[in-house]
Amino acid sequence: MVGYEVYVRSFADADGDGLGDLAGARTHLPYLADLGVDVVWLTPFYPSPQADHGYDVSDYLDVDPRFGDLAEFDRLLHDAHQLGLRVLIDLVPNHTSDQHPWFVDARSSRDAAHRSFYVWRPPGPDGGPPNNWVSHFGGPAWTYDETTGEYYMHLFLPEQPDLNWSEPRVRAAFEDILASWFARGVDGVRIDVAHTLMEDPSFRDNPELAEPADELLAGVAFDRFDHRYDLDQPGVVEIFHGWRRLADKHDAVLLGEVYLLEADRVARYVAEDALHASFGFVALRVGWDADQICGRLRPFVDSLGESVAWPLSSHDDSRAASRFGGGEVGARRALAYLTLLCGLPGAVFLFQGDELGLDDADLDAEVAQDPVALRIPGATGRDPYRSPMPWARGRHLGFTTGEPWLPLGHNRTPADTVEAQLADPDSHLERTRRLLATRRALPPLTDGSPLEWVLEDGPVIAVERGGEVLVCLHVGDGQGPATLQLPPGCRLAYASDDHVALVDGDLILPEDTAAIVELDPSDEAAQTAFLDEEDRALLDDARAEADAVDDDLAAHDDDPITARRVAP
Ligand code: ISL
Repeated sequence: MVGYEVYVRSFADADGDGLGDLAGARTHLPYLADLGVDVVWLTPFYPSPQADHGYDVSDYLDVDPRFGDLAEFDRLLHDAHQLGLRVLIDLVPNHTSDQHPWFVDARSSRDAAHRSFYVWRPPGPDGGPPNNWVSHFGGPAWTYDETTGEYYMHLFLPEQPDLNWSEPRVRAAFEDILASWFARGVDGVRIDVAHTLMEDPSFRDNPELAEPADELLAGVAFDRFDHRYDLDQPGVVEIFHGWRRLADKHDAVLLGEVYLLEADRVARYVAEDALHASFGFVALRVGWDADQICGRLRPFVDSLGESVAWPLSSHDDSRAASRFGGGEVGARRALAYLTLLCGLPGAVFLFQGDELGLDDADLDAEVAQDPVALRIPGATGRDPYRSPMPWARGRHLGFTTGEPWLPLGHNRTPADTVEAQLADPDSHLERTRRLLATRRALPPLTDGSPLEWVLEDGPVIAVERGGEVLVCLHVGDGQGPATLQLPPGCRLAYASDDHVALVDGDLILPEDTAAIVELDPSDEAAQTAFLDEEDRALLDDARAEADAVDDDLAAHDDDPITARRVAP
């Protein structure tokens, strides 16, 4: 499937209050269906004080009046289904808002009915926080509660207290929440920080690392620790057993935001009695470098197969076009990279605006809205990824008739808009649409066909699917176009750039471009041209075995018992 993340507050504003809303999103569903999207993920629209822009939920079963109401949600869902789109909502089970009635009650006294819904600890020996855990958003993961004389835990803002998933009533409450949305007709949930629900019961200190865990996040306090005791704890996966039974009953999907970069750790969450799939966030953590792209993506392909969702960008991470260099080059690379992702097993997820080739918005520091920017000294925060969608020429590029909650960015121009790009067959938007259509038209790209890494040493990466389709990406080495000799009868099915060409069996691939090639289905030699000797021998054996079975069947044609051909 092709997914599309709608960051609701920045997608489209129907009522002119400067915030995107469900009615605005509904208006643009036909646009998404035309683009080739299968699944729309809506970021949180629940009632919320908006301390973390909706990821601080104060009522899991309603819609914040700023975004609409339940009737508007039902209309959106209905229209989406009419268009053949499925809708995922964003479930935030790790924490609630501090304004959620559960927490309001929990902090009222030590023996409040909901006290055990949250994680409370007495102060440490020095009267400070109980341990050295830090919040993702800076500062300790603990806040002292004056009224009851204990600390509560929060992996994110103090306004986002962590729920205590050892409490059976929390589990029961979330099963009810899920059942209610599934009964309403939603097609699944994206599960916010699915791997962080439990904590080590002894609340030990996390070891400090000599080097930050991820060079791309160097400087972020959170990454200076080995999160051995606060994330990815035993027992989290079991929580999803009940969720999976519920989801299966409603034919709905559980997609985890398991933000871990090691494939085997992520794979533990994906099982027949747990999540259907997880995002593969490594896809956002590669530079424009063949070794990184193959080296980091391949373990996810190997351990998750079809059960991975590759994000091209997200509301939490720099946009692909910016990560790969910005400007025209960045946009060209982002499309080429998306082409490779389309060649891998699993789903691909665009973040709104990726189809336009947008890079991060250029915003003045004074307009900052993200708590990360406002609370971590020196941090730019996530606003540049979250600026409103440019729809059409004119004021605020068609996002709102009012004043947008966040400016679109100094670098946004009328040429970036959906309106302008729809009118230009060479636009990023039209190329993206052709890419998604090509992916849909070539079954080996989506039917679970086996994958072969044909070239992985760079600068060209090539993967072959089912012996029928070849997807190639040239990340560039300063040497100009690469030429790949292909077997006879190949057809160029998609090119991310006009300078890609297939001439007399030579695929000419300029730097920063990608192509999808269909191998001649009538030419057996072409289909196996990329197999190494060992694989070709295996294939020959399998074919010989299949022929033997056929002969055997033919010999028993008149037998009363029906023999079955067994695919080797
Ligand atoms: O762990 C990370 C990087 O190593 C973080 O990116 C983290 O997993 C991520 O920020 C979690 O994101 C989700 O939960 C947050 C919310 O602010 C984000 O917008 C949401 O996507 C808290 O709910």
